Order: sequence, then structure tokens, then C-alpha cells
Amino acid sequence: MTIDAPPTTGIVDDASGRLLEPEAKRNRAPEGPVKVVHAFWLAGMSCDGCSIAATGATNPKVEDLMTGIIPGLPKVILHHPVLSMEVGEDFTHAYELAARGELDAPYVCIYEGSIADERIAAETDGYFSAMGLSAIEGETGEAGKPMPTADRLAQMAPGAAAVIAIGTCATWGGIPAAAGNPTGSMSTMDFLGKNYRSALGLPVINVPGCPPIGDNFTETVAAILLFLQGMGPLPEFDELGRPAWLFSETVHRGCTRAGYYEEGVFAKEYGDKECLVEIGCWGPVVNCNIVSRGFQSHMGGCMASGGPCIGCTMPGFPDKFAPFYEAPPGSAVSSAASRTVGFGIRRLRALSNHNANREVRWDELYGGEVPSGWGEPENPGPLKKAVKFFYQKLQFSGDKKKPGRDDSDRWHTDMPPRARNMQAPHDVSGAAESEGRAREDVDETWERR
Ligand code: FSX
Repeated sequence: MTIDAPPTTGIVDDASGRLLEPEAKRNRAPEGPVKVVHAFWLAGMSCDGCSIAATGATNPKVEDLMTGIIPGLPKVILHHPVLSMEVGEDFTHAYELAARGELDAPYVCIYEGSIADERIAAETDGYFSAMGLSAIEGETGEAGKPMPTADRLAQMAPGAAAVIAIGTCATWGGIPAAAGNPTGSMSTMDFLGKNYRSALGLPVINVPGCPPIGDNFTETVAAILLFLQGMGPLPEFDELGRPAWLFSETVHRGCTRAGYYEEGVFAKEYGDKECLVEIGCWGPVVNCNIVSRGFQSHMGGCMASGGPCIGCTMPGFPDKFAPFYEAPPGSAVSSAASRTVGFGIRRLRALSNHNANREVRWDELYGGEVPSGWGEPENPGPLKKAVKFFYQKLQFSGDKKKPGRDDSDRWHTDMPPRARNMQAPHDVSGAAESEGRAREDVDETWERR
């Protein structure tokens, strides 16, 4: 077994001469003025899907943020009710320090799940979402009783560098706030109010999705941290507090099935490859980057795995998108229009596509016949030939000359010897003989080997 030689450069203890910190370790990413930022995770009425989505992020990973390996970013100390090692008061202690303004570093609050109206639960001496015991009197809780996470947010939000709502429940209210809403659930914005500003002057930042794309969340956190470090501009947010660069486009604009919509071709049942609008996809009116980003590692996501968009990133979700899996009422107009236009466009494109699938040599030498052993692509008939003729006239109408070599020296003079022995497939007269010779050539080659 070989043992690596110890590093010879780095910080050395003067007294003992021992290497305290190897050079390689000190050559870590440059840190900005803030070395450490605490991230306090609070969970309300949620399914924990947002936590799961965030831990699956890859660009950047939660681990990258926590280990501080991203150049310029401070190390993030994550306090998470599921992921943290501490329990009980050891865990909630840091939350209380932050609430009292006694933490030694800046912090952000991350809220997952919608915020129930704890006054409803308090009527029967209960709570909807709580974490730890109240150390101090809260709006709805008493000292020594389970402390609603809503109260923790109320205490911590004013001193936070930023409050980030993750997932549709936290950003807009989501499923817990759907019709009926017995818990009086609401979003983080609704809870903190329009006039809320963080210690750095930021309103609530919203990263929606049920669940959100993990990368959308970690990328937003990284962008905010860069801003906090003074190393990046304030990321652009839209009027609903969404990262504008992630949510300004509709699902449909980035959808791999959008070409079918344009040509008026629609899926009839789940599993079909065409546009899903007529079986319940709301993609044309939903702000989300799921198709271009994928759900994890740029893979998967709703449409990629055959699912229509049900609007889970939107403030109106779920009520405004119900009943699920039925064509949105507005889609009848647009899909009828795309059917009408698409009918003609599709056929014209099919003609051009047929032409584009033919190499020029095949046109010039074989009259359009394709020398493929894989099948018998259809020869262009008079219509296709006419279309091609006019298409090329249009294509090169402004040019003096077609691109490519002169026809005179184009095909035969520099053909390789083997090919000279072969006949064009359409040349029936010499085909059999030619094929025989070619076969012999091949056999001979293999025998030589
Ligand atoms: Fe809501 Fe988070 Fe939907 Fe779940 O926890 S955004 S129910 S997938 O994920 O809060």
C-alpha cells in the first residue's frame, strides 16, 4: 500500500513546525465579506415535498451551498427540522437567537407549506403547524406550549436578510388553501402583508411549484447570496416576487410538444406523443420552466413524462385549474385556430421535409431514388418534384448561382474505384451485374482478413 506524501506547503505552526493547514485546503473558493449565512427552514401546512425537491437539486446542490464551495458565496448553515442533527431545544435555540436578534451572522427564513390561521386551532387549545416549544409569548401561543411556525416566522421575518417562500403552498396558499379551506390557510405574502420588507428591504421572494423544481430554489438562493455579498446585482423578480428569469415564460413556449400544437395535432389519450392541450394541459397560460429545466438534473418533468400541466406553479392553483385532466375552456378557441392553420402548414412542411431528407447526389444521379438498404423511401412524384422546383426557385431567387460545384465536374470524375464499378440503383440494366461485382469485392475483402 502506498501512502500519499504529506503536503509540504501551507500554514505551519512556528513552535512545532507541523503543517496546520495544507495549501490545497486554503486554496478554496474566495469568500466575500460575509463568511456564514444561516438558513432557517420553517414548515407549515405542507407535504414535505418542497424539502425533498430542494435536496434533489443539482445546480447548485444544497450540499454545495452548505459546504461553501461556490466561489464568492458564504457558507450556508442550514437549520432544518428533518435534516438537522440537533433535536429539541438544541435545535430551536438558534431560531430563538435569531428571533431575539442575537445571532452572530445574517440569516434568511425559508417557509415551506401554507400558513394556517392558528387562531382557529387556538380556539380549541390546539395548533396546526408547530415546531418546538414557545420560549416567549407568541401571537397565538403561550410560553412552554408548542409554538406555531407562523409565530416563529412573525418573530424572525423582520430581522431576516430575506424571506423565501418555497412551493406553491407557501407562495400562494396552494392545496391547503383550496376551496373549503378549513384551516384558513394562506400564503407567506398574505401572512406578512404587502408592506413587509426584510432587513435588506426585500419583499417576500416566491419560488412556486407543487413541488417546486429544486434547482429553481437553490439557484435563487445562490443569486440572493451573491447579491448579499455585493458580488452580483439584485436578481430580477416579477411583480409577484418570482425570480423573473425562471418564471417569465409559459410552459408552452418551452414545450417539446409545442410543434404539434402549431401544426394542429393533439393527443387523444395519455401516452400519445402530441400536444396535451385537449386532454387537460394548461401549459399555454402557465408560468413555469419545467420543460426547459427538467425536474431533476435537467431530466423529467411533467410533459416529458407524459403529464399535462395542471398549473401547479400558479397563484390560482388548484381551484382555477380544476377539474384536472379536462381541456381548459379557452383552449377550444386556440386549438380550433391551430387546427385550421396547421392543416395546411403541416402538409407544406411534409413536402419540404421529404425534400430535405434527400441528398443532392440521389436527386442528380438516381432521379430521387435513395440507395438505402433500410427500406424503400418513397420516390418523389410529379407533385413533389414540382414543389421542389418552385421551392428552389424561391430559395435561390436572389442569388446569381446555386451553391455547390458546377454540374459539369460534379459527380463522376472523382468517384472512388469501388463506386465506379457500381451502378445507380435505378439503372436496372446493369444492376444485377453490378451487385454481383460489389458482393465479390466484399467477399474478397473478408477473405483477405
Ligand atoms: Fe405544498 Fe411543499 Fe405541494 Fe407538497 O411541502 S407545494 S403540497 S408538493 O411540497 O408545500
